[in-house]
Amino acid sequence: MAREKLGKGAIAEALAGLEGWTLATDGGSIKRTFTFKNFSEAFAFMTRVALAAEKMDHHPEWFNVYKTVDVTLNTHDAGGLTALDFELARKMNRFVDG
Ligand code: H2B
Repeated sequence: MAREKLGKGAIAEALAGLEGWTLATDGGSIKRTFTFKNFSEAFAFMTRVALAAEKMDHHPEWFNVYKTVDVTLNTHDAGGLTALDFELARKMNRFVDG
């Protein structure tokens, strides 16, 4: 199931193919900082992510200042990382990489 908490091995495997993301020190979430050309581009990214997140019923924790968006992903329902976090992270990467 997509909302089942992943173990350390599965997390390491999923992270290996995920450009820019790091595991938080407590192992319970993944993080990436996205930097854009300006606020408009940052907000356009956030809009695209918001629509995808709604469809998935899986939502980011994020912090935006001007052209930077700091993202943290985890699944609070599961108390850690699940396949959904990695799915959303891959979508975010696709939005910035084209
Ligand atoms: N998003 C994230 N990131 N983690 C969750 O555990 C989660 C969510 N749970 N979005 C969903 C919504 C849940 O609260 C609702 C009730 O489906």
